Amino acid sequence: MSKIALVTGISGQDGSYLAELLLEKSYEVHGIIRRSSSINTDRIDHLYRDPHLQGVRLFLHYGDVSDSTSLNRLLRKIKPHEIYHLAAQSHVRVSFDTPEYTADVTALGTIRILDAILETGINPRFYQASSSEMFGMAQEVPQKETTPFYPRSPYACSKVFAYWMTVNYREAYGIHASNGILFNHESPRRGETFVTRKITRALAQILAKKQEKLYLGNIEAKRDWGYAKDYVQAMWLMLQQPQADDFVIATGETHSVREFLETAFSTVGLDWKKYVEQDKRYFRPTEVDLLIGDPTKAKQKLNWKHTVTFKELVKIMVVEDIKYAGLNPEKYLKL
Ligand code: NDP
Ligand code: GDR
Repeated sequence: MSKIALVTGISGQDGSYLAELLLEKSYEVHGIIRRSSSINTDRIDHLYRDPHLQGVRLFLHYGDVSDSTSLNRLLRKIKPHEIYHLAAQSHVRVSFDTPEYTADVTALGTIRILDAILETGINPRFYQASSSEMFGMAQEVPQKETTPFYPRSPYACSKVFAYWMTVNYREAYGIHASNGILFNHESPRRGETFVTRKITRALAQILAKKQEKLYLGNIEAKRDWGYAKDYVQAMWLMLQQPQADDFVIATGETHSVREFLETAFSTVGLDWKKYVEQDKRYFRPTEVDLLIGDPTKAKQKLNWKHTVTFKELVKIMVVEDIKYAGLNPEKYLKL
């Protein structure tokens, strides 16, 4: 019998890559999507087939992590062996505008699922999408599993809460619940308002002569950026371990937003300084200046390592955005 997985946040960047991975591994995959006035399943449409056809392995259900009734009902019905909890209000800047909503979805959403696990009496393995943002004003460089947290946004505070609830339910009730402390990971499917995708998308629009300027906030911030496809592998590996545990997943390299800009624009031979302007709307009341992860534990215990370098990642994103803009990348690439 094949394994059954439930993925919250399946329509997001990570959910879509994880669904692909699980389907490749012959899982039956169930995803929770929320009702929206416009269709928001673009990232998984290529995986979805008519549920009346034979051999369909991906099932989508309406639900919401702010609604316990839907979570309890779905857990009881699906009886998953593994739950990957990825759903969140995941935008750090937006969390300052919607702190209560962010806490409801990103912090309490985790309790609602953990408690539904207890309530329904099923015994799945559980993955919590924890974040390097929890390190915030970093107390140690590089950051590892034992580095103290110092969150700097409502989003990060919510993730710290969810992290500890996951540890608590593991210790209190023996649930196989693991935290993946993932550092930033990007791809052509990254949401358009996160800085990497905002840059590569704007670059393609500039080439297509549909945009003249790119407005950004703090370009001195440094992040440890990896490729999302590599990172969903780590999520799956965590749930295959005999013991639940917490793992930092990172490349071990850090680069500033400025370096991302330089690298992206130079792949098509443009000087970013001619196009980029600062806009104070994109600054945060409290910033996270430097993140760099130490993935030693993941390497030793999960045999996990990133496979895509910073330069390769930037190029993958630039090429795909040029294609989305309806242009031929071959005509523009210089590197
Ligand atoms: P995205 O923002 O791309 O996806 C978030 C997903 O959560 C979407 O499917 C979204 O649905 C869903 N969602 C949001 N609110 C609710 C809700 N109330 N009920 C049900 N579903 C909801 O995030 P990523 O894929 O990038 O990240 C996945 C997870 O990992 C998130 O928890 C994020 O905080 C965390 N994380 C991400 C990192 C990164 O660098 N990408 C690093 C570390 C942690 P919809 O499509 O309808 O908006
Ligand atoms: P982050 O990602 O906050 O690290 O959270 P984001 O891409 O939003 O910001 C990275 C850095 O770039 C600076 N920045 C800008 N950011 C955005 N979004 N837009 C801009 O115009 C801009 N200009 C400069 C930011 O100030 C910041 O320093 C992401 C999310 O995926 C979280 O869910 C996840 O937990 C963390 O990564 C790890």
